[in-house]
Amino acid sequence: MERTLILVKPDGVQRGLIGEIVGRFEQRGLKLVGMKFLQMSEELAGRHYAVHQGKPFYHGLVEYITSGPVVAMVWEGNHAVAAARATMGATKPVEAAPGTIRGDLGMEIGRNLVHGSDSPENGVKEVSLFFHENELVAWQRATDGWIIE
Ligand code: DAT
Ligand code: MG
Repeated sequence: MERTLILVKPDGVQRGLIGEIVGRFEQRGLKLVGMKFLQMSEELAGRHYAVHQGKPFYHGLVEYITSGPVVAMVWEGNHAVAAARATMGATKPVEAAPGTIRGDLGMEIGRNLVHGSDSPENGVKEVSLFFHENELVAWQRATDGWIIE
């Protein structure tokens, strides 16, 4: 089963949008298997955003993601990565479609509210940065038969 790491970024937490953002993934039909509230260290931010090291926006990105607490979650499902990316919307909120998290709630690329893994492989890697396997919960969701064919 595919897994994606989702973060409610510090702006989402500060703006009181945790419930709104979690609700989007929950209502979509993805299954929550892990969740924690933490403030990211510079070290964790560096590992999480390693692919962006050296880019002009890297310093600001690390400053932003470490500026306050985040909610880290693992959501599971068929095509979980693609489903979550579609629910998030485009990286630049002004280009994100209405109905998406970024398109409904955001204005700027540097305050785009949410992170989601961009491939199943990165999903596995990113989940392991934030969670030990024993922090993830295998559970039977009562509504599975109405969401999964
Ligand atoms: P996404 O978060 O949609 O996966 P990404 O992985 O390309 O986007 O970039 C990670 C974050 O870095 C993104 O959410 C916002 C920031 N970012 C990306 N490109 C940027 C740019 N050109 N200028 C400023 N910030 C940028
Ligand atoms: Mg990305």
